[in-house]
Amino acid sequence: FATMHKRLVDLLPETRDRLAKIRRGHGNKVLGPITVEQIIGGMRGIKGLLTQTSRLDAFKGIKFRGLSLPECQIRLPSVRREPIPEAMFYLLITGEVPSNDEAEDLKKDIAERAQTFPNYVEKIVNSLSKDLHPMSQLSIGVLALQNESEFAQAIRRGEKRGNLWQSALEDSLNLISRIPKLAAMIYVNKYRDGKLGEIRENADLSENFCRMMGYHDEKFWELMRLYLTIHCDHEGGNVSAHTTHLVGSALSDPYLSYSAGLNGLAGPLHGLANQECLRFILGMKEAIGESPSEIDIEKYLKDTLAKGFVIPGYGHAVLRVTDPRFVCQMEFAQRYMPNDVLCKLVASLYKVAPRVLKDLGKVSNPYPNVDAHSGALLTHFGMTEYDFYTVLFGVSRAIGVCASFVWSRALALPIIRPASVTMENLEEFVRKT
Ligand code: AMX
Repeated sequence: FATMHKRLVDLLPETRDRLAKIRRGHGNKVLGPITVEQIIGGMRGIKGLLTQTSRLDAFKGIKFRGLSLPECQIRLPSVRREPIPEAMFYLLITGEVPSNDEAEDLKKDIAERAQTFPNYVEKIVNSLSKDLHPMSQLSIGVLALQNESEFAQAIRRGEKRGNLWQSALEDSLNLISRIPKLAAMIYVNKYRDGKLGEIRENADLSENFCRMMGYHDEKFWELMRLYLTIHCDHEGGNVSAHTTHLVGSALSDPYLSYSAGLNGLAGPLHGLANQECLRFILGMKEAIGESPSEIDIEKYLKDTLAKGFVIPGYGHAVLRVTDPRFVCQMEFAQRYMPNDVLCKLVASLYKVAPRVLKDLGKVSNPYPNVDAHSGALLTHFGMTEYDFYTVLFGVSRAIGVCASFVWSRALALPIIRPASVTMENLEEFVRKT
């Protein structure tokens, strides 16, 4: 990773200087008000975090270092049509599109690190009950890797704050290279015969991840590249990124921080929606058949809502349009599997659900999010074990939150400690205004 490391060293003084200038010259300026509704309503829209790696626009979707998803697909070094995950990490860390050589250099480094998976972690993961949810297993595995943390050692030996980014980067590269094996172990232990597939020295992270899980179809490797690209980062306020950042601000190392982030990702309103969507589509197919009419779908949705359930895969806390991450999965389906029954059901649902949700009158965004499509695509290639899907999300999200972690330490961001108010405080405020 010598080239990426060198680039980062070059970028550091200038980036630190930019931030120092903003802080010195404009620290007292007001960026926006905070309403009572925002305090009660999950801090929606409050700009309170500094995240370098990506920015989410409510109408245009995610931009990774200024590049939209389709731009990343075109510009980042790729295998077949989709970017390799290593190139995405390079982009998120440096803000620059890597050349093929630069991406290759990082790919080699990550592949080498993947070979040095600690034995004791293997033992811990292999000893876990198969009944334990794969996300709990993943979080335990990442936590167990913490024994390897160079960041924790640097803290113990009293390393200067300004130098901590170096060990943060080491830990991040180790975590990103090892988490696919961890996830693959969980997969083969829970759903297969416990034996990991062979990996190739020259393959990218996606291909080797799929090989370890026993998938040998190049189109599946390509789908995994797409999956790992679109789930890697979604600016700083989502639960998994925010949690990782919060825990990291206490100078907990990347393993401790990301294990916490994964626990947030495992929540049904966040990453777990991934598995719920496929369950929903399968339930719908069971109830109203493979090619239902729009009227049948509408009735099914209304019944679901009347029972008090949400429509998984629809809605978003920030987005106010169809998620571009949904769109590129739909394009993948149209390109490779235009006749797939589940993908067609996803497309039919997309025609009806926004209207039904709009009619409720309370849903801020009635359009599909990233989770609405992935299950149908994975099922097409034989990955039907939907309670594993959020683990794939977890493998991907490590790329974004680790890049942010490195920058948070490089910029020596302080411990996060917002203030809270009591209901009495709010009542007093309301009385006075
Ligand atoms: N189906 C039914 N009702 C929905 C809905 C949906 N898909 N999306 C929102 N609503 C409801 C909310 O439950 C809320 O109802 P309430 O006032 O009675 O509690 C109301 O609409 C207003 O909510 P909102 O402002 O539109 O959404 P939010 O910002 O509070 O929450 C989200 C966003 C994603 C949690 C919500 O849309 C949801 O529950 N969606 C379904 C689950 C899902 O797909 N999660 C994945 C999100 C992406 C990810 O992180 N992976």
